[in-house]
Amino acid sequence: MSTRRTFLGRAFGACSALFAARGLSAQVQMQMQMPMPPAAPETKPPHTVLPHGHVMPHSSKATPVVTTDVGDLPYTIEGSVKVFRLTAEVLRQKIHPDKTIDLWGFNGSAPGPTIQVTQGDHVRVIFENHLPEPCSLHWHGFEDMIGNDGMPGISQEPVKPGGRFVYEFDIHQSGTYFYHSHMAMQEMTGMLGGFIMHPRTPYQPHCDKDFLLHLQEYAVLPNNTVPNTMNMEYNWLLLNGKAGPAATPLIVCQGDRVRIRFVNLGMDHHPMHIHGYTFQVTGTEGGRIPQTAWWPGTTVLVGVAQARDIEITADRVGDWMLHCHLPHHMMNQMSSNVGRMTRTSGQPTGVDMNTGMGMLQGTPGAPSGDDYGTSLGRGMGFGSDADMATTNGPLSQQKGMDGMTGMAGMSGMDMASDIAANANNVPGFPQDVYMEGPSMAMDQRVEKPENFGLRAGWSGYMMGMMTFLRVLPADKYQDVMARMKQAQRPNDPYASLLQKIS
Ligand SMILES: [Cu+2]
Repeated sequence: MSTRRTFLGRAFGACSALFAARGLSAQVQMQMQMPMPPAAPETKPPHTVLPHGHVMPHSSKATPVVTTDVGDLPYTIEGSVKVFRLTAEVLRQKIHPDKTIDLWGFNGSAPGPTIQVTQGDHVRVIFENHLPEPCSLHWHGFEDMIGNDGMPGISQEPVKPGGRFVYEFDIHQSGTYFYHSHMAMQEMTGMLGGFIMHPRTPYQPHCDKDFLLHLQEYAVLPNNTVPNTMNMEYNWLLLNGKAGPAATPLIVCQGDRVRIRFVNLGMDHHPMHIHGYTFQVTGTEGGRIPQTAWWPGTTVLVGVAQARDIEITADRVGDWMLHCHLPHHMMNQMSSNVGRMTRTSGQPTGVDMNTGMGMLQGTPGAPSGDDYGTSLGRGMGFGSDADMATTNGPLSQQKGMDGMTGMAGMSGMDMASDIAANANNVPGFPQDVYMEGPSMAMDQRVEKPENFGLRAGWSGYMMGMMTFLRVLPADKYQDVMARMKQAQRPNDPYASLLQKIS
């Protein structure tokens, strides 16, 4: 078989040369030099036993998937069964340096940790519900028995608060799958996760890097911490539970073949775009696409409840943007009325549901009166004097700066020089000038090894559903990976790659 040779040929390219130079551990070197084992029947997969008897899932065959900012769900082996423990719970999550919100997710994370198994595995998922209401888990795309479908009230009793349910699967499919609560609003507050079924025989061509990105959106009112799951005006757009610039970039070495799996379990569709490369779409939520049917693109629309796998050969170095191309999905904290906050001296907030939502009562008069402060979707109706003849934002340079007290004292910022002298006479002004750019930079606040070496001020232009595919030359790749390893972060999503770094 050519697979192992292909892999070795690739492995001893640019990246492996530097491993050798840096003194690759004898064990890893031996693994890399060992001849291709015959395609034998599946034996127990290799695994790393962690404290408490947990086992990190990884296989010597398929490249493990990295779910940035989320990580994997560990498992134990009981007999011939891979046993995962998944707990639904309430959590707080920092989605951006300036925004921490209340979510429902799994094992401390929303999205929940990724489950990785291999075709042929027998898998048990022990699910516990620590939520204040009933729940059950649907296993999306699984061809399995109805009793494991997770449909509350249809295929099983809902799992009550404090209750548990055990799902068992014989994995015969392969591809990008996912789990989620089948209670719709629970799904919209974070109750979803990835379920990767690696094929028994790895896909060809071999991928050196394999990433999973969940595409999500939340509607969170200003000064609030709880997503409004019934609102459809989303103002926080996330990749793996983080909004740009907090989303962690995908780190690859020049020459790597890279797979990226997009999963969308939200309300909106997301046209995912990558700069600098033409990719092939190689898989969907229905599994692998035969190579003859792959299709090329630079943007792939990931519809709701869909997965799209794309692959590239990362031969051109650069910090390449990877983002949803919907303009409003490239922003943070979008809200139709927030502009007022920059030009008035304060406004009321926190009124009760009846008055604040404008449904039942309220003074003065009209329930959507300006006295009730900003909220998503308001101020859009007829006759509201909250509607401006301009887009959001201040009306002059000086007024703008006066209104943005948070920016007082920021050094090195000279927005006036960015703005034309006649700007206020230009219809449509301002558009982006106060919303992205130097004034929004927060490089230090999102500092992490994966961001090392990015252009200064980069974070001022990264918002919403945006991150980088960083294609690094071998020496810089080694440097960044060494910094990541040195950080010794618990449950590092990159753990499977860091093991290979000396
Ligand atoms: Cu989008």
